Amino acid sequence: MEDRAKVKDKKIAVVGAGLVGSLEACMLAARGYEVHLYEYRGDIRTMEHVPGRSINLAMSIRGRTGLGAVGLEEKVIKEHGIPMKARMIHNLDGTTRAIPYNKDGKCIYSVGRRYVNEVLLTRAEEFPNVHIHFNHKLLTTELEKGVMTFLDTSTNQEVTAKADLVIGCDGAYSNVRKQMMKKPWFNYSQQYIPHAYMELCIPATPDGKFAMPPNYLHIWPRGKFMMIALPNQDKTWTVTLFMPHDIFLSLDTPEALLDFFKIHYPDAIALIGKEKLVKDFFANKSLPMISVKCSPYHVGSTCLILGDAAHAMVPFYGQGMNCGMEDCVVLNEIMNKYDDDLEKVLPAFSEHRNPDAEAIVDLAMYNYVEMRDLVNSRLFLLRKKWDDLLSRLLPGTWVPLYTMVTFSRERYHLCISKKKWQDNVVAKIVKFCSVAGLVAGFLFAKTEAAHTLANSFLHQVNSLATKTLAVVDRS
Ligand code: FAD
Ligand code: EGO
Repeated sequence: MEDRAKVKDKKIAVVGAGLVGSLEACMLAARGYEVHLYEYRGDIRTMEHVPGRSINLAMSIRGRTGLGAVGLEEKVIKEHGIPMKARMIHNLDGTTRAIPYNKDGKCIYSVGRRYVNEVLLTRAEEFPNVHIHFNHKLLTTELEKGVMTFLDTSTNQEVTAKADLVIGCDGAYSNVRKQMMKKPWFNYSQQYIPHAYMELCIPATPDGKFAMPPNYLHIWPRGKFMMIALPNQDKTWTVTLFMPHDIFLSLDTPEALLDFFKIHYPDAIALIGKEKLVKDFFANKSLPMISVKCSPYHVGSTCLILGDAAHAMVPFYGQGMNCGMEDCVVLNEIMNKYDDDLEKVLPAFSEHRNPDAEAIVDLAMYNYVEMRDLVNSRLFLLRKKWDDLLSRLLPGTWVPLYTMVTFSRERYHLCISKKKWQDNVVAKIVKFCSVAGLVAGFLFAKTEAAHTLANSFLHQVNSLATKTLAVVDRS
């Protein structure tokens, strides 16, 4: 522990005080570093309205482990999280069907983005070695020197700062990553999907209750037009509508919008309310979705990116925040392993985390394609029933992919290889059964044929004998 002093002398700048940046600041502070957290926005705890996307999120074990590392898991999950124990599938005719997530009661939790972010900021502030700078927009970084320039938006002045390590947690359109892209051997790819999303709201009932059963993730699977709803603390629901960008554009009058809802989501019109639906739809913007892969996540021992900055994904697995928070946990473990020697820690983090981050980016994209191609809710239910059946027939051997990703901390890339292995086992069992069935059927058919043959032979002999006897009798 002689290294503690070394650690305490080191200054780390965390850029972006979103879900990942504010958690990472807490974790570094707990290790003893001098942490400066820079955020473009003002302090969201003092703001009436926070602009930005997605009001609530599905939190599962990976995100919870991150919160647990700074003592906030209980607070967020027990005091604030709303358990979603099953998905509730809405059919076109308005009927619903629930399919539990887990036999042993494990579930996902709906949490407010703003609440989680505020709790993390407050926790960060409790550390004397954390300094938060709001209204600081990062403009440029000299990656190898750790020199940053910010625009202080409260004074409109440029400010420079220096740190031993700069950690970019500045989201899908990361400025830090933009600087890294100028470096040789830095790989980058991005993909916009044709879909956009828009958030709508189902208000509480007049007597202040949830308008739908609360402990579910509600899903309206309609092929290209998908809709989900997650519960909020105030008994409202945040509804997210996903559809191709051009369809959003084509719904340009209240009539077109209502006709569209009558065809695809008749039950949702009453839940949202006709006037509110029209008002909110035209007051809101539909937003794009981007998927980003890059590597490595570090430059020397002076720069690192985490969260969406390193691996933005489409939201069809509910894992973006969970994965970003798990990044912090993984980094912490690697810091333990290499005794905070950043020269070793950063490359080890890139190498260890890249296969997993790229795996979940792929899985999220794969889910997007899959759900888009499930043309109706019957197919969705069928697929989930099939998963359920297999996990009952082969307990311990067959674990549905969604369960592995959502309810375990199995490395994401191993979730994919395990899934392939399982599919293989099932394919082998199916092959074995069909061959065995064929052989048994053949043998059975053979004996059966023998029986019929013998029977008909005896029958014929018998009738021939009878006939012969009759002829003999007559003569
Ligand atoms: P962000 O939350 O984007 O935070 C980045 C921060 O950096 C912001 O505060 C921003 O102001 C700041 N910043 C940006 N640029 C600068 C700059 N130049 N200077 C200073 N500061 C800067 N994930 C789940 O796990 N479960 C879900 O159910 C889920 N649902 C989602 C639904 C939708 C519609 C979307 C779009 C995403 C969803 N996600 C979900 C993903 C999740 O929102 C992200 O993965 C998560 O917010 C990433 O956190 P982050 O801190 O890396 O980035
Ligand atoms: C066949 C049927 C193959 C996000 C179903 C794959 C995602 C996928 C966006 C749900 C749950 C948290 C989510 C399930 C599948 C959040 C999620 C799922 C959506 C959309 C979402 C499930 C926010 C994929 N988890 N999930 O099994 O319930 O199944 F519907 Cl559009």
